[in-house]
Amino acid sequence: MYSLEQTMRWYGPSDVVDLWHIRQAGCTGVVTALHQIPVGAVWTAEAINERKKMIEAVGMSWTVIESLPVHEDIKKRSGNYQLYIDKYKQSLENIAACGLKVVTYNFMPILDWLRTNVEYELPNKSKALFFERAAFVAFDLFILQRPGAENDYAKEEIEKAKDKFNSMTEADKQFLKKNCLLGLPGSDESFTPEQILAALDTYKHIDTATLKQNLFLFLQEVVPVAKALGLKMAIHPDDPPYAVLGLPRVVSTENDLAEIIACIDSPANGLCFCTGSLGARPDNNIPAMAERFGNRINFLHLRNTKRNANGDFYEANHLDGDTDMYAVMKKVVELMQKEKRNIPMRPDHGHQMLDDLSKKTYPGYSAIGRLKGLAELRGLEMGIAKSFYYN
Ligand code: DNO
Repeated sequence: MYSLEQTMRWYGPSDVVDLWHIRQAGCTGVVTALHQIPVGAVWTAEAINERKKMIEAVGMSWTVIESLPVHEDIKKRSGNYQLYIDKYKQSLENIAACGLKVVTYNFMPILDWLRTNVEYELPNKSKALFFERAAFVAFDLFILQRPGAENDYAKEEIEKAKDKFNSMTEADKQFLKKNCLLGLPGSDESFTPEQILAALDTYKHIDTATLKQNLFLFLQEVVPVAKALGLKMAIHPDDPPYAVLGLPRVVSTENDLAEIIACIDSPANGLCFCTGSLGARPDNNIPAMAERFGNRINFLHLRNTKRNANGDFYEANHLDGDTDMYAVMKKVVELMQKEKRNIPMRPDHGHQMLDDLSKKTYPGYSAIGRLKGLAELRGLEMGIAKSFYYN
């Protein structure tokens, strides 16, 4: 019987959710990265092994790297991109030499995921991550004041954003600004508006086709190396899965995933199938995509979102929301039996609740909400596996 390898993300020794908490949640593995190493620098075998030993000392394994980040020069194919590709390959060699197997990365320009409110209060007073379209447009137009932003939105949307902005207090505006400018995962630093505007300027001439081409050129160099080393790459989708701040996005739709997979036909060229990120788009049918791309799912993020007609979405309970998690899980259980492999999975994000409400954790990564999500998903998996595969 093949089953999901249950893991949780750990942000490293400074994470208030420690390794014992993760083990107590029932995980056998950990997903982490060497966040202290600047983007683009080589991960040495020494640094990787040091982290690996910490995890093994608690009786778990380092199941997946999330992420080995891709330098902006590679995404833009400018500046020192070739040097950074060579360094990336070197890191992959060191990762393989340390016995690790799965490497997650993304190809989102400048920003990783983006929300307008990371403390959105639900009716039961727990907190969730929220993306409110009108607030985001207001941030873009009136706080960031991105040149040309008004050309990216319909008149109606601009009106809604104006109304939203005018209804906000000064404190609300500061809060929105702070949320939209949060730095990369695993970092306590935020971007400044000036930094974002300067970075956006460097993408002025990069459209979707160019970014996609740059991703494919990167994959053509990196995937053969990963394959020879016995590593599996797992690209994470864009979050949210559409253009933001005028930046191109190339990992958002079913067609994007199909093109990425077709670009190099190798199990080393795979997906981090994130049901939460992909599920924020109504035209992504998640169970159908899990079926279509199953043999390339090298890592699973299970999470759910609830959308509305305005283009807003919040992160719902793992089994609620717009994605039919039962249907997804059923596909995954079938896939694992068919391909005779266990797939690593983590409950992505979780509500801030109970004792965690008074703790400072990375947004989405408090312990108890993720533990709740994991427990529900684990039960769902077992129920499906028992009813379809055991007698
Ligand atoms: C958010 C995460 C992403 C993900 C990266 C992968 O919580 O799922 O930040 O780690 O995009 O490179």
